[in-house]
Amino acid sequence: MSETFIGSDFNELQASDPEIADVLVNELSRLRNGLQLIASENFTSPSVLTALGSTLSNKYAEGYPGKRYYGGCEVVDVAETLGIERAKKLFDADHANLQPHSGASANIAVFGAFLNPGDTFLAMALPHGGHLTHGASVSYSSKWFNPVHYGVAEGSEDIDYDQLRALAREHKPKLILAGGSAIPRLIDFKAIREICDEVGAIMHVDAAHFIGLVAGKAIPSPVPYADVVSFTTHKVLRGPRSGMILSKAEHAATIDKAVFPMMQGGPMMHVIAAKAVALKECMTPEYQAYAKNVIENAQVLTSELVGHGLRAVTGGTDTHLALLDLQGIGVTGKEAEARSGASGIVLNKNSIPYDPAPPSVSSGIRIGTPSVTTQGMGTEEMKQVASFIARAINTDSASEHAAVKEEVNALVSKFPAYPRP
Ligand code: DSN
Repeated sequence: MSETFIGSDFNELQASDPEIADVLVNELSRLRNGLQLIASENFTSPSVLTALGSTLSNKYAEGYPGKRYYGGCEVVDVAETLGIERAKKLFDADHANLQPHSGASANIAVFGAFLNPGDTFLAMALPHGGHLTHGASVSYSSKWFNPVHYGVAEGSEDIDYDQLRALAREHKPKLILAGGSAIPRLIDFKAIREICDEVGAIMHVDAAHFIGLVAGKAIPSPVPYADVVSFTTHKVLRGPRSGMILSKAEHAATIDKAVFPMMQGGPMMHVIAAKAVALKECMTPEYQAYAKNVIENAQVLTSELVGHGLRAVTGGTDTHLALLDLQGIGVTGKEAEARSGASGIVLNKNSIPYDPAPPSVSSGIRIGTPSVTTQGMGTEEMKQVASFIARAINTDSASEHAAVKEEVNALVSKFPAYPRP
């Protein structure tokens, strides 16, 4: 243990537990050696990783800054207070709760705050781009509550606001939820606010996917419209794997009580400190430029893939992600994911709206540019990436996959993730 020890000491881990030390090394090597195009992942900064690997992990701090159920919280209180203040400033929000352990935990707290068992809420259907926690049949959110789902219009493949309004009028939901995990287009928050006001519903935006673009002022914010905004902190936002909730002042106490003690126990103070670090990073000009580059890269990658014969759901993207329909080239999402993987390209199969294939096969892939943009790649590299994907998914040939992988590695070696000092 050196004088500067604050938590992480890789040499000590290597000596005491070489098997797990190898896992850490191998994962870093995996990140450095392929193209990471999972839309919900990113490469968080070494400073965020330092906070995560710190002794703050040891502290029990049930409660909130200044009102804890344990002694010795005066130091961790500083981290949580800084994080809350930074979140309020960055998002211009009345209130911020940094304690949710994940996006799913944040959502269960929002439901706990506003719904009773059996209450009706309205949300985007999972096969149209929603999320498991938005009332999917396998989730607590459908077992304990009564979800009604809206979707996208068949022609535009964008949210069907007429259907949303009609369902809201018919079912009078207590809460209307906007957001999801495969929505390439901007959401009309004003329209949803008007529908909520008309039927007296709480407006909840699950901004997990796009909140980092909001933080970077690259797309409009839901905060002025929504009663409550929940999100994960590890996607475009580039923080630790965790969750957060913003709300209007009038809901602050309800949200705080729903997170703790209703849904969670002790907060993870090392993760809260890491969230505070990420929020400070988001305020820099570098991050603001990054957020815009993420979108530009996604748009170029998408239009290049369209040039290679794939079809972009909704015709393109306004955000960090795109959904590509593969039916025109006669390849399934499952095949495309496996073939890309064999070529050093990590992406995921994804259902497209009105998908004739089951989710385990699916007719599409989802791509995202948060990680490659963090690596410093730009639009020229996106053209190369599109051609790699097209070559990979159009063949079953192992030798062609190996050839693409070699070119992928040549590209990423120029833009290393976590560059060595
Ligand atoms: N699993 C996340 C995603 O990939 O979008 C959402 O929870």
